[in-house]
Amino acid sequence: MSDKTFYITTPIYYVNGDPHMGHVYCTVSCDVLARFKRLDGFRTHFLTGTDEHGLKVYQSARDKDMSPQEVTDLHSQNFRDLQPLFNLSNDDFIRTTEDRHKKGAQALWSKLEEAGDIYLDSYAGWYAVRDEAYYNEDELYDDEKGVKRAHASGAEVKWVEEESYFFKLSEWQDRLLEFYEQHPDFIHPSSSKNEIISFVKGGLKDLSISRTTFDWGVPVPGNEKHVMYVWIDALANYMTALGYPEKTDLFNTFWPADIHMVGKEITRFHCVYWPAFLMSAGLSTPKAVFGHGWMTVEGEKMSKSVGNVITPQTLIDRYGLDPARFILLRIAPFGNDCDFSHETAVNLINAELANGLGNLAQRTLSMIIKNCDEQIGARDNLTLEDEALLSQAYQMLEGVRVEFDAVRLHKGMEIIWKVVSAANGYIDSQAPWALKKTDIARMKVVLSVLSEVIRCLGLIIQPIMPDSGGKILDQLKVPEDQRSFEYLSPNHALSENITIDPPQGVFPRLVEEDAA
Ligand code: ME8
Repeated sequence: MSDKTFYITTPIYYVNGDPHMGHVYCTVSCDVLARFKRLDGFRTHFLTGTDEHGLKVYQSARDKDMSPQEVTDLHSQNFRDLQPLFNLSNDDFIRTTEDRHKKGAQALWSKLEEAGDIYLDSYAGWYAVRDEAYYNEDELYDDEKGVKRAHASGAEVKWVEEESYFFKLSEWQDRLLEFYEQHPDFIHPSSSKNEIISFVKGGLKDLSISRTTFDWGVPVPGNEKHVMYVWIDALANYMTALGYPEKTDLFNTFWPADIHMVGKEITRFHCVYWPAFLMSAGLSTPKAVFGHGWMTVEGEKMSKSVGNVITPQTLIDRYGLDPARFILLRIAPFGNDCDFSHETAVNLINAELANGLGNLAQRTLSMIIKNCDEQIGARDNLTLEDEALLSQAYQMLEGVRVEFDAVRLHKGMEIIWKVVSAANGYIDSQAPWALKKTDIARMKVVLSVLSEVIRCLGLIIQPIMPDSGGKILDQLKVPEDQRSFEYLSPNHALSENITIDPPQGVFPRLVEEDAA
């Protein structure tokens, strides 16, 4: 068993509504990274789940005339159903209403209390249910109707006054600043990092961490009149899913997490509150938090509360599973905001999948079927062009690894599609269809070089498009146990004289009206 480990998490999603493309965007990006690491020899744990307590979920149940438990059961299942729909490889799915979670969240609370970081007082201030967040007066504005809203999100805030436990966040300012200094890779991207550091430098107020006006939450240990503030409950999921407070094998192996992938609107919770809670409890802090941008539709953030959602099923119906996974990551530089356009999606899928990789595999393999007795030929007397293309294919892994480690998924994909373009350029310049008439031996070498490059491409696209990568490797008769990245090297090149299967189109072209 490998001693290299990798633990990646998505945010746990609120169950006040059904999943949409924004949630899938985040979860698929984590799935790609998790699959990449598994194929790259890491023992990997990938966690997702649902955030089921708090006022927002409670109110949404009330609005639907359902009990909170009914509403959470229903919507949590809809998030869980994304696993088969998007071919997600998560190892676990946590619900914060599970006993294993509640027990762990309470244990974390007790640790903070033992550390002397919790006290009882009363809270008077502004609260946005949509964000489940407290805001200071200077973070608010009045809209045209005089409704008070938070600048950060536009969510409406209401005045709240109640008895509450507080976490002594104000005492953590210097230690947090020191922590960011000592862990320069903790916050990504750098724009979020600057924002977080200046927020902390601006001074921290103690944080209200319990509520008494509703009971849909984890009871505070020792004072069940209070339920925990939904964020302290929710953040604990990253550890409770590993068995915390028990120091299970899973916990010892995977904590601290390598990456918490989150939307940029919740980096503050993950980069300020979470490390403060963990340091207070004497636990290690995650290695990195990556705050990705928002998918917008016609310029507005897609959200259940705003009501402009594209459903996950629509994406699959329009594009098919693997092209849908591909387009989520390809449509914009990963991490940036992006406005999803159906027309751009169709054009990219046709250019890079159907005409790019699909056509490369189809052209090469059908020529082998027709002209080489279905057999991969020898790769001898290689020319400089042959060598250059092969070495670009073998070197691709190192480049993609660097980019994926830095969560620059789009850059990693660029490296892969450079090889696709180079291979399509090579096929055009070598013109094996012309060699068929003049130099059959050379034609066989060209097609064999191309097949080997296609094998490398089939291997490396597996994290992004697992089924399509698998189909390409099936056609080349690559055994199932030779599909990890250690095989992406000349030492494991396709054997000569293997007989391949007739190619089947891996990426169908989307017809013009799909772009309408
Ligand atoms: O914030 N574009 O849950 P949530 C891109 N429960 N990503 C989007 C998106 C969009 N339009 N909309 C949502 C919560 N997301 C808390 C998290 S974690 C301990 C608790 C993604 O249901 C994005 O990753 O509001 C965002 O951070 C996440 O869904 C939040 O989902």
